[in-house]
Amino acid sequence: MKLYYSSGACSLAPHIVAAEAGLPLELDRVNLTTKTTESGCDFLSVNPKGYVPALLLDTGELLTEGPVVIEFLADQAPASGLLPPYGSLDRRRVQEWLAFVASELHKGFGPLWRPVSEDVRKAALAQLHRRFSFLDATLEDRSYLMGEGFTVADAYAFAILNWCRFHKIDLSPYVHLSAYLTRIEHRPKVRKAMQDEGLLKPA
Ligand SMILES: N[C@@H](CCC(=O)N[C@@H](CS)C(=O)NCC(=O)O)C(=O)O
Repeated sequence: MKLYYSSGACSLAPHIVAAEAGLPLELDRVNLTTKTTESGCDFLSVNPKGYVPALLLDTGELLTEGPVVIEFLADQAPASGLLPPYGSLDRRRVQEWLAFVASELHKGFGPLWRPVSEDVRKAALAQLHRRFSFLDATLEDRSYLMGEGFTVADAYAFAILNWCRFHKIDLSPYVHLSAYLTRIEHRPKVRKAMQDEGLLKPA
């Protein structure tokens, strides 16, 4: 399988999931401005949507949309515990988290990446802070979103919340959320994925 990714983008989530699941993954870095890849291909001819992540399967088919891609990857390694069994309520709970991360966090950061008015930026930040407060309260009694086990929802949340560094958003008042992010960053497979993307210096 080949993952089309951009360093530090939401595609870090499937990268982490593949690493945690022990799945071999070829990487091809996408320049999102020129829509070309490191291997020299026209990314729009690979994925007409023009965005990452995109996963090229061994069958030659392409799978897109981050939450679907990470569920697909985790389902290749059921023993990894990254996803509860299909059909269970816990599976729905993970999907509930994935939908929350996608719509409330991932897209919540959208205005911060674009040139927008100060009012729009402030409103986006205020909304994000409400979501951070909710996460902080949730994480008071558990290590990860689903409890004590790391799941795909944590990989996705981590990839997105990592953007707080780029935007200089101080998460230190959210003590449980900050501890959660540190906990995830210390996972060896997460560090390896971040190093592969140039986000952390190699050990
Ligand atoms: N709906 C897509 C959104 C993916 C997305 O927002 N990707 C960003 C990086 S985090 C991107 O590639 N943006 C470049 C573009 O849209 O041209 C998903 O969930 O996978």
